[in-house]
Amino acid sequence: MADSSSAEVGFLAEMGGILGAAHCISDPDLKASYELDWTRRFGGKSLVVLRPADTAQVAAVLAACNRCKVGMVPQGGNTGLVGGSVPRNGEAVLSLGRLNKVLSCDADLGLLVAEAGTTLAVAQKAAAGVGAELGIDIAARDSATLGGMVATNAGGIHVIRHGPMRARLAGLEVVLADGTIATRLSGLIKDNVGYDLAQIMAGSEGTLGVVTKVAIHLVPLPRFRVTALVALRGPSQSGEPAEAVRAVSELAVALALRVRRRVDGVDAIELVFADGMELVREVAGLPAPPDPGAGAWLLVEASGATDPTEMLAEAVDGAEGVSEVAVADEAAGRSRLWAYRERHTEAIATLGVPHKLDVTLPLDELAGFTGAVREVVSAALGPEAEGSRVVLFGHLGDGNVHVNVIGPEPEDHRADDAVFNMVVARRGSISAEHGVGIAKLAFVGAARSPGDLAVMRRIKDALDPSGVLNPGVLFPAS
Ligand code: 2HG
Ligand code: ZN
Repeated sequence: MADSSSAEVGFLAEMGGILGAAHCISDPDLKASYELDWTRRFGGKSLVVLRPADTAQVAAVLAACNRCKVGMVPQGGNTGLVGGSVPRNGEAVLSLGRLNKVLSCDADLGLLVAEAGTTLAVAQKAAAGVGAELGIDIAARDSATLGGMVATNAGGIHVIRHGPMRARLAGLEVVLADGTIATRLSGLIKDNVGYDLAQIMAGSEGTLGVVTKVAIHLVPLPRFRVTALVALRGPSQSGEPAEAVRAVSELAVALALRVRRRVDGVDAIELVFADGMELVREVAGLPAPPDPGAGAWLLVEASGATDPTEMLAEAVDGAEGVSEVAVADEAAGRSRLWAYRERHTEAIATLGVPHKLDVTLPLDELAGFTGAVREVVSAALGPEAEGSRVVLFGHLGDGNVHVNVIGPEPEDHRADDAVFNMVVARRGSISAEHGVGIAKLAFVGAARSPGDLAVMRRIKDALDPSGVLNPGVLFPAS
């Protein structure tokens, strides 16, 4: 904004006029929860937190921001992990929390339409009510919102079956920087008239527009669903730690490929290691998993119109390294098995402020990566590596590893840079499913070609010429 305080006073008065004073939050105590991200690594002061009730209010707010050159950070459930949904430099926060209604949910049309601030869990419940599901699921389902999931192109546990959020997206309504409202909510699968608005917005991290409504393709609820937690013991489990992790990861990759080849309807293939398992059990008070002394566990889930249990058992039995298996085919038992995997994030948070390095590796590089990553982090941190910790887990089926480094100060990038360089060298992606935010800005140039970057820049400049939408995210602040 033009930095005179009278301009600021005028802007805030205009916001009060649009939203009502109760929904323009200026009290520092009330703003605090919007100003810090979930990890406590990223955050800053905001000018004001704005809570519109509908699309028209979002449009009026954005038009005013554009006119007054006020930077705007859109925020859904504030579950982002890369600093993209919290203020950094006195921007206004636009919270979509009040846009939280499911507008329609029709199994025959195969379509759910909801406001962008609807949580994933609420949308999932609506879908289940008509015998369907969304084909996307993430551990933060109770807080993460559909709009935020579009903005980050969220992935999660069912990507190997149904793709990430952009593949589930049937359309959206979005407000552009100048307040223009663009709508594409028909949900038709064949609808080729020009550019695909929804796909341009998916993964744009709030830099091109503010999503206000989302349409998602539904899939039928399967009749059968089975989950197996498979314990794996590597050949050199008591040897050199890096070698033990590499060896057990190799077994996990081999088993994942075998399951993919032999089992129909695989929804999820997830990986956890012994140190993460121990931490989760301790923090969450969980009972012993199958083979408590294993080096890693693969969590496999499959579903369909026929019972996949036998197929899954045949794929797992006799596979190299399998030491014990627990199986569940009803909801309570399945969530007991999922807890070992899904409670990693909260368990890690008890160790300190984590550096969350969300990366993808080609499957033929994954075991080499997991084996070597701790040594690479140690080398980057030097003597300060003492007292730091690296916890790995992830969505093995699609090569997505969550590298959590605890120890370095929030602004210390040495471990991050070392891991991202390693990922680039191994033909992976530095941003798998959490987005770039501000955490990975320095690596965007290494991850995209100059031509690719030029297209991104031109789209940004065309849709947000004043640069008010999520400034500093995805593109370095100018
Ligand atoms: C998950 O897979 C989320 O549970 C969070 O993507 C990952 O905490 C993390 O590093
Ligand atoms: Zn994840």
